[in-house]
Amino acid sequence: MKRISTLLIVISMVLVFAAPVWSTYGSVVSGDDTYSGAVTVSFAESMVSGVTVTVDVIVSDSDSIQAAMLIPVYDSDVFELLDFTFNTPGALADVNEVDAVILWEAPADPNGHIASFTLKAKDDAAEGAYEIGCNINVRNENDELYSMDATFGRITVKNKVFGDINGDGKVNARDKAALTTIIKNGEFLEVADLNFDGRVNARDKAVITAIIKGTYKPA
Ligand SMILES: [Ca+2]
Ligand SMILES: [Ca+2]
Repeated sequence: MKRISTLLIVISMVLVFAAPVWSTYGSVVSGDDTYSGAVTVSFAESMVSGVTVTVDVIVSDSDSIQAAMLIPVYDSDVFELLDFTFNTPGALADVNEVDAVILWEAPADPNGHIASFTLKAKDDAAEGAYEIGCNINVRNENDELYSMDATFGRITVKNKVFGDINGDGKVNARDKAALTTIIKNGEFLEVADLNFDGRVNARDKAVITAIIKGTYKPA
């Protein structure tokens, strides 16, 4: 009987979390604001379009909680959410396209590295600096709802550079070395096919040599 009642509680909480009110939920709606917590995404890095980056969600100074809804924040014109993973032992977790829910059967300490998500900068992403973050709405053991304070990070997106095979935004001897390895291994990588003939070979090496020397002329 005890098992059934636990199950019922879990199911009813899932239903509450699935209610649309959560998607528009703002800050504290009940309680005395005694509860607190902060979520941080600290990130300051450059990436090139087409490349992925994994962002860690860190919770600090939080009281124990029963459930949390994590809403990753990013510009969907620029980024695509590829993956969302939890680092929360003993919790039930569910992810859909817009948010992610974590549910504990008993009040739990959520502090620490609670989740990670992976973003891909779209191939046609506009260059610029973009805020990324994660909002967390919480239900505590007294059934009170509140939002954690959120600190966002920042990613600078740069366009792909022709000849930048290792994706660091520059074209230099390292890319030539990367190309040599690709040829040696008999691999095909689109980014390394610099004359667009569907193969990666010595002709592409001639192109990258010319780019580095500054003598490259597009055909
Ligand atoms: Ca490079
Ligand atoms: Ca080629």
